[in-house]
Parts: sequence; C-alpha cells; structure tokens
Amino acid sequence: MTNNYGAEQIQVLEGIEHVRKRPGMYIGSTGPRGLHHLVYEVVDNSVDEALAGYCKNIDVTLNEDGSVTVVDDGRGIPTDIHPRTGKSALETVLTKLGAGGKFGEGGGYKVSGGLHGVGISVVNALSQWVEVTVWRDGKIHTQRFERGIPQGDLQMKPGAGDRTGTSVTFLPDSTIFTGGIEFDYATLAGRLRELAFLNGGVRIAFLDNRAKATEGGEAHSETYFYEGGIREYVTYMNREKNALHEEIIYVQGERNNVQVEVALQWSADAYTDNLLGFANNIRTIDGGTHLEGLKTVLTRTLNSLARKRNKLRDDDKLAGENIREGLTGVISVKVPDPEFEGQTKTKLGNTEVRGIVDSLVGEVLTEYLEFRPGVADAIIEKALEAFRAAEAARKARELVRRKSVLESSTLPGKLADCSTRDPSESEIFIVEGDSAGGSAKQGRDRRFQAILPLRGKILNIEKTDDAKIYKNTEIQALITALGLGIKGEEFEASQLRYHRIVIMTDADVDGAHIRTLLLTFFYRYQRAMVDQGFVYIACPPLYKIERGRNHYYCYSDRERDQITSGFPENAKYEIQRFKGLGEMMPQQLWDTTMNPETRTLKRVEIEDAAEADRTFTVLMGDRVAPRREFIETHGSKLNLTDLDI
Ligand code: 0RA
Repeated sequence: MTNNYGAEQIQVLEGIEHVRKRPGMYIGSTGPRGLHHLVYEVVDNSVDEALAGYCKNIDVTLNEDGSVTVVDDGRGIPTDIHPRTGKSALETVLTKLGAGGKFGEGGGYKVSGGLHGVGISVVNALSQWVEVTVWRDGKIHTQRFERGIPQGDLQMKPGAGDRTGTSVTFLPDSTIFTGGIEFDYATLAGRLRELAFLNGGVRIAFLDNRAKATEGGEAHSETYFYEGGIREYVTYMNREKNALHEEIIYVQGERNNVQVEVALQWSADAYTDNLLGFANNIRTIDGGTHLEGLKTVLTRTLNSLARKRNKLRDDDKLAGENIREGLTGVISVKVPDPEFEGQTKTKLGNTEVRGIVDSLVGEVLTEYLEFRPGVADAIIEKALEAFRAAEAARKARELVRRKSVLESSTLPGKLADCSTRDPSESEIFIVEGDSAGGSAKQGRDRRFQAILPLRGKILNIEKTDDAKIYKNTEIQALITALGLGIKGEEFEASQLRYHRIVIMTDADVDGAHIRTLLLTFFYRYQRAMVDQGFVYIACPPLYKIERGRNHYYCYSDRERDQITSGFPENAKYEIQRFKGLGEMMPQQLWDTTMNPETRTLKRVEIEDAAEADRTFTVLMGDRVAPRREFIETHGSKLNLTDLDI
C-alpha cells in the first residue's frame, strides 16, 4: 500500500508539472482562448452533472480579485477516501490527469463535454490557487490547492443540511497566460448562453462582480434559462427575420445511445442557410456526420414531398442548397465516444451518426409536414424559387467559370500581383479607391504583397440574388484575384491565392461601411475562409504627431492624448490627421500599416456564429428599425483579435 501510494503521488506531481510545462497541449493555447477554456472546463463538469439529471442551477461569478467561481446544485464531487491511496475522490479529481467525471463506473456519465475533455485537474494545475467546496451528506467539505498542489487535506464540518453541490473557485496563474488573466464578459456570456440553449432547463446565472472593485462600479448579471432548449435557440437566431411558418420544427430521439435533437425554421426574407451543429455541446465548426445526415434527409424528404404534391416538373430535382435557403437550424447530438477530426478538431467523425440522424429526422419530418400541408407548401415554394434563381445564376456562373478557365492567367487588370507564387507567404490588400491603391502599390513589398483597389462600394451581397452577384465587376475581380470558388460550395483553401486577405480601408465612416460590405461578402460567399482565419483587417494610423526630430503615429484618439499629455507644458508639436489612406506617403503607409515588422493586423474571428449571422442580417438586411437599434446598442459583435504579424 505505501509503495503504491508513493508511486501514485509521484505520478500526480509529474502530471501537474507536465500540464504547467506544456499548457498548450491541454487547453490549446495560453492566450485568451486558453484562459477562457478554463472556465468552460469547470462549467462543463456542472453541465455534465445536469445532463445526468442531478443539477438544475449553475452560477458563474467573476470575482473582484480576478478569480472565477462556478457553483452547481448537483450531487457534489464524491469525497470518500480511496482505500489504496488514502486520498479523497475530490483530491483525485482535482490532481490526477484524466480523472474527471468519467472515472466512476456506475456513477459516471454517458457523455462528457469539454473540447479537450481534460478535466478540472488541468484547471487546477494552471491556477495560482483553487478552492473547492462540496456540500454532501450533510457536511461541508473544503480543500485548497496552489498551482495544482493540495494545501492540506480535505476539511470537513457539519452544516450542509440538505444542500448538495459543488463550488470551484480558481484564479488563473498569470505566469502561464501570455495575454493576461482578464476574462472577457461577452465571450463568456456567449458560451454560457449557448450552453443554456443546448441544455434546455438548466439555469445558468452569470454575475460579473469585477467592477465593484472600482469606486462607483456596478455588478452586471444575466441569467440564461431556456426551457425550450434549441427551439428557443432558433427563435433567438431568427428574431430579426420574418418566419415562413410560426412553429419551430422539432425532432428529438435516441438510437444506439446516440441522442439527436434538431430544431428548424425557414424565414421568408433570408437567402442563406444557417445550420449550427453541436456534438456533446461542442460547436462543430467544420461540420461532420450529424450535419451530413441532416442535409441528406432534408433534401430527400422535401423532394419526395414536392413530387407527391405535384410541385416538380418531370425529372426536376430540388438541390440541397435550394431547400436550405432561408433555413435556420440547430442540430445537437450526444455521442458516447465522439471522434473529432480535422485540423481544428471541430468536425464530428462518427460514421454511425449520419444514418441515425437521417432515419430519426426522416420519420418525424415526413409525418410533421404531411399533417401540415400549408407549412409544407410554403417551404416547397421557397425552395422552388431558389431553384429557379439558381438556374439563372448557373448561366451567369458559367460565364465566370469560362472566363477564368479561358483566361486563367488574366487576373483582373487593376490587381497588382506579388511575385511569389506561394500562397502561404502571400498577402493581398484590398483597398478602396485608386488613390489609396496608388500609395499601397508604391509602398508595398512586391515580393509577397499584392494590391487590389476596388472602385467605390461593393455590392451588398445580403440583398442580392446569386445571378446579380456574378455579374458585378468588383465581385468578379475579388473572386478571380483571390481564387475563390462558387458561392456556398465547399471552400478550397488550396485554391486560395493568398493566405492573408487584408481589408485596408480608410479610418472613417465610409471605410467602415466598405469593410462591413467586404466582411459580409466573405462571410456569406464562403464562410469557411473567415472561420479558418484567412481574413484580416489592417489598422492604419489616425494621426501623426511631430515634435522636433521625433514623430509618433497614433491609432486612436486615446493614444494621441496619451502621447501629447506626456509632453512638457510648453512643448511645440504638430498633429497631422490622416483623412484617408490616399493621403499617406507610400513609405508612411508601409511603415505604419503594411510592414509585417511594425504593423498591427486584426484577424477576423467569428466566436459566436449565431450572433454573427444576426449581425450581418441586421447590418445588411432590409429591416431598418432593428439595424438602427443594433448599431446604437452594440457596435460590431465581430471579434477582432490583435495580432502583430
Ligand atoms: C464524479 C462522480 C459523481 C459526480 C461528480 C464527479 C461531479 C463532479 C463535478 C464537478 C463540478 N460539479 C460536479 N458535480 C458532480 C457522482 C457522485 C455520486 O454518485 O453521488
């Protein structure tokens, strides 16, 4: 026994040490993403307890000292002492790698969330300290850890009464996280809300007490509780759209231990599809077998229904895209042994899921629509409209295709290409107008930087059907210059001619509008290029301050004020305001905005797909009132990450 005990302890210490030495292996990164992952990891344990049917409430609190507390009313982490190690189960869960909720045989969970499924021990190892409280068997159990190491044994005292549950408070270790340890409210709120949608009936309360640390600061709180689960998720995503049918179509079932839940609603005034996939509560950005199964069954069911109702001529067939036009949907599956594939491990690979989704959804959907011919006809009519528009677009597209095949070397005339042919080291700057284009062309490093000037505002893709899109010259230029395929078709990263697509617009209202139009275009035309991180935004300076022989470029008003306030009282200096990129000397543009050594680029990241979809609908769609309100209250919800590359 003592032998085992010693060996076990050494293993535990080595485990903690390894996590601290190689945090990226466990939480993906030591940047903001990894930091937020700590919270998700702890919350996932509580959600698992809720999925097992034992927990209803989860409270997440950001504390004044920078720590986070997650409290649930589940059964509480087991506290009994393991006869061999002499340690409590709680200590084991917190210190032993891979000893999360899955270790108990009978008490273990069917499925477990967590992108890496690494468990609380990893959070513990990467925290300056952790304090755990468990209410169980009428007692209050507590234990404290520092950098993963228990500070004394589990303490126990009476006083829990009937209460059961777990509280975990942790302060991330600032020596581990490179971008600091400050949590972003919107990021956490988005994920917590998503979890509440995915696990209907679980109440997640989010409380931000950090502002209390400053005088006059106020706490901020929200509660996410959706009894309708993913049905409410779809309602939420569609709240700015006009529904084609009132009731959300909902399917729920289980086969071979795979649980499937699907919620669908078509909108009259939307022309793209917005299907979100989740496996074990993890957003599957790259899709996978659950989404494949859903798409297949939608296409089959609606075609057969359309034929039955005499809506299809001869051997016409509605394509999947036709049927999905204007569709908002969520599919959430729970799989016992999920396989996550692809570079980002966000593609569900389990092949059995495809058929399970297909058959479960097929049965329910067919019956649902047979009993509601009005709904069926509305969806079929919408798909037929899309089908006809697609025919027209095909002709226009053939033009583009023929053009790009015939003149495969003829890139758009105004493109100033770079000399390297290696996309991985190539960049393209998309700029507004010829004068900015001129400065950029002269300022660039032509070996790896290409410039594409666009004339005026590009077409608003949100309001345009496919046929018109392909006829537009600016869009044609973008498609051929970047090497994009056909709208909505599988994104081929290997065809991309540049791996950094940089939007470089003026720092004014017009520039912001053109930037939004371009982002909307990329997002709606081939969302994967945004998801996979190929799109960037350049950050040109707003001011140049000259004082004697020194000069400073400032990228915000605040920076300008900071610099000038650092000058002595009677200092003489001049401030030049750049009204547009075209006003900058080529060398200036290079130094401040284009030179990889000195510039700041922001990579466009879509953290919250549902929110992004709504953002584009609101910003670029037809309904004016929500747009005004949105701009007034939110600004832009796209997450732009600073990257100095
Ligand atoms: C292992 C086994 C059991 C529950 C848990 C872990 C558990 C872990 C966490 C982490 C946060 N909240 C949690 N709630 C529960 C089952 C215990 C039993 O059978 O009573």
